[in-house]
Amino acid sequence: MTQHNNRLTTSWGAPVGDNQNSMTAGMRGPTLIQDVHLLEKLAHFNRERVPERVVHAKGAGAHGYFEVTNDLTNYTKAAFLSKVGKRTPMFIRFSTVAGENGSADTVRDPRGFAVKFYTEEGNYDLVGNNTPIFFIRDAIKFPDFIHTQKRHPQTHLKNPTAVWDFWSHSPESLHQVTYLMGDRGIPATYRHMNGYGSHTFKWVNAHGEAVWVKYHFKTEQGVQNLSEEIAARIAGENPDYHTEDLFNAIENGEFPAWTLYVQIMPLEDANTYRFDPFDVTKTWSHKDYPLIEVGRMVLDRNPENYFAEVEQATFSPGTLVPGIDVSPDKMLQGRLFAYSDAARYRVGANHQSLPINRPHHEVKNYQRDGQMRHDSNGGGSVYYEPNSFGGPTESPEHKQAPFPVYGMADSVAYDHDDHYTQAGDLYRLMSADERTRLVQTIVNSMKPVTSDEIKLRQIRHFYKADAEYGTRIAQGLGLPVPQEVKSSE
Ligand code: HDE
Repeated sequence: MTQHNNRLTTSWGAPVGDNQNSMTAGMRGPTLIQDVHLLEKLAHFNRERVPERVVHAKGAGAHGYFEVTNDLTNYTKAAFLSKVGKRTPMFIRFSTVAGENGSADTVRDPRGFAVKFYTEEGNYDLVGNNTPIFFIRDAIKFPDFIHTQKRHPQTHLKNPTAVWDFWSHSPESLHQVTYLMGDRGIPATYRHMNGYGSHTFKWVNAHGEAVWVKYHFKTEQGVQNLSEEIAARIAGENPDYHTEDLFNAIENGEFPAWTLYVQIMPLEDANTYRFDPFDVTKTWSHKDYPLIEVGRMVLDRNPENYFAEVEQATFSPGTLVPGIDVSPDKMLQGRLFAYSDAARYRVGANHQSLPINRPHHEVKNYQRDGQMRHDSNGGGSVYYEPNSFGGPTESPEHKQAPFPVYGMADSVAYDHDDHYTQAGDLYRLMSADERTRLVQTIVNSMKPVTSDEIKLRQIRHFYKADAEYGTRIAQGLGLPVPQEVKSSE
């Protein structure tokens, strides 16, 4: 018998006799059902795809580390932030939002910026975007919003009428729409954009004292963007441009890096700040709350296997560690449900035990069984609590920091209605050239909208943010600025 040390096997480990010719009855067939290797191979192939993420389907990932550069233990007891110089392994997945898994990278769209820190006290996911704000501020609006970003149920085409109809009825979107339609709406690569936690989070220190925080990852590569024209050309020539760029940069040893900063707001300021600091359509003034450096994230290793590490990666804003809690931001609260639910549907009930998702230290709890339980499932160890058999016990010092709540249970809007100041400020911050590009991009995007009523409703919003902004868009669309907005000045 010849020695064979690189043997092809079936999925049950038996040697495969022939992987090129299926077994037939005679030279011409038919094919025999007893070729079980063929049956298994075809059946497994049919199941190669898991459902793609309903949003953020197209993405690219990389491994790296986070290194603390500033002592912020006054503000948080998070173990991975406990010491200057401390390094924590991490994984990041960048993505576009609206397109399908095979869609072009260089579209105008926010980019996902989902970071998983494998800390010694459990995984911490910071599931942000490359924009500091969002289109809506209540989770209940998210499925409708995303419907407008996706395809029309009849034509299966993208539908600008739905997009602008929704936005014009949801003026809280104006700030993010201005951001998205501006130069930063198409990053040059994943390496040349910032990342933001967007929501307000809570940090708690070892004494149980809390502050509110917002996260900012600033790219060390510099912010660079693509023009409409170049982006459109690349989308045709190389739809995977950003995916390729990230992989090649890391392969060539050009490790991209970001510096992480936080803004810190004392807890009580939230009651008196000039707007609701939990409203994700607003940024906090950097004058009021300056950026404080935390550390540096470096990406230095490509995934070995895209499916295992990028497609099966699951993130949730609820994946938190001691020292980091959530805020009452209604979007964040909704996301605390949505992500793990999506992960269980897409990857399975035991998604957290896959190599890319599991913590780097032992997980001990009383959860058992479920589809695709592929570890030892706790063996024979005690499987309920309380117990008399030395099972794992809780750490009372890591209970969530208590906080007061008050008020009537009700479905209510945020209690302030200024959708316009920050959107206008962003417009006024832009250079003359960028404003011209912004107006052109919006006009091009709104032209196909089939209803003048929608266009006029949206023009009113632009005008309220800045009279020049609204007037130029109206002109570009060949429509008047509605009289009543002008006279309400
Ligand atoms: Fe997401 N979002 N989202 N989102 N999101 C998902 O999670 C959702 C929001 C973001 O690389 C989904 O596993 C709701 C804000 C990123 O795997 C889903 C709401 C921000 C990623 C989901 C939001 C994000 C997602 C799709 C409103 C930036 C990709 C499948 C309350 C701060 C993560 C999945 C990755 C993915 C829901 C709003 C960022 C459906 C309900 C705001 C980076 O669960």
